Amino acid sequence: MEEVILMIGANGQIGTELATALRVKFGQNSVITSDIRAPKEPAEGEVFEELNVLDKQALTSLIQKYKPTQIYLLAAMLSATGEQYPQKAWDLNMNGLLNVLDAAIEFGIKKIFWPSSIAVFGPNSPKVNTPQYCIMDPNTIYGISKLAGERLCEYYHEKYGLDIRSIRFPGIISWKTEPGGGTTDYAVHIFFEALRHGAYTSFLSENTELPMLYMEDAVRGTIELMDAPAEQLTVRSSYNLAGPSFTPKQIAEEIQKILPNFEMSYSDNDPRQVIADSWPRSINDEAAKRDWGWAPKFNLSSLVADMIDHLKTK
Ligand code: AKB
Repeated sequence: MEEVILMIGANGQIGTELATALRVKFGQNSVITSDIRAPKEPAEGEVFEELNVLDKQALTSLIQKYKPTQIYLLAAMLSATGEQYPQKAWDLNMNGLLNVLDAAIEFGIKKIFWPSSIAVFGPNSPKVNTPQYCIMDPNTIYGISKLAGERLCEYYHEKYGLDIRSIRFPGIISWKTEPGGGTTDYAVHIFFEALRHGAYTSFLSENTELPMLYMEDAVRGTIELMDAPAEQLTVRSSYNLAGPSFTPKQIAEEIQKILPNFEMSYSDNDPRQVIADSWPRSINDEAAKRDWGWAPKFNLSSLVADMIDHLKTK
């Protein structure tokens, strides 16, 4: 059976690159991208529809029009913006997911992808090598909505047999589209500023270690999870996934190996520091390795080299 993909929230950091990879895999016309607004630079020949995922009627019409076999729901408000607009974050992150889950049952959608986040962990979760199952007490609205979303995913899988798959993404580093509204965004901004101005002021302190992942790995991991045989998947909430963990100081030192004049400084009292301090420093992803063969390709030095290479030509 031919797959038809509907991606919701496709203009963001992950959607932009995941949509390209899915178009390569399934064909240009088999991937319908949607977002609340049209992209600034719509790519030629791509099928795009404006959609607010909170508008259930509009979602239904789109599903009836294109008859997708898979839905990728990427529309969400991230951790830092969520703290500024908690009600809006809850509404988008929860009701957007519920609308998609209900529509998936009504229209018999075969597979759903929905990203969760390391934000589901909280101040009392183990900080190092954080396991798949442990104390989860997120204290950001984003983390609370992602944890509730994970429970919904598992519930819909068990109760209705919905094949929904999910990854707890760490901070994602990429050069094509900048992230917006996250706590891990510094690790992307640093590259743009290093090349534009030769200097960057990190809003996180120098020794704040956080789990990260290079976009190429994130996209490949998502596609591998979606391709894995359903019976191999033992986690129906969301899989821990690990790439390299590092601090602002460590990434700055790695950039200085390629751009020796790059200067790094640190700001005090940024509200994102409190969020970062509540998150894991590193992640245990044994379940993903065991169930679907997950393995990251990029470490800190290879991702820094690749980012700088691409941004220089960009
Ligand atoms: C954020 O910082 O909010 C996101 C995330 C880790 O989910 N990048």
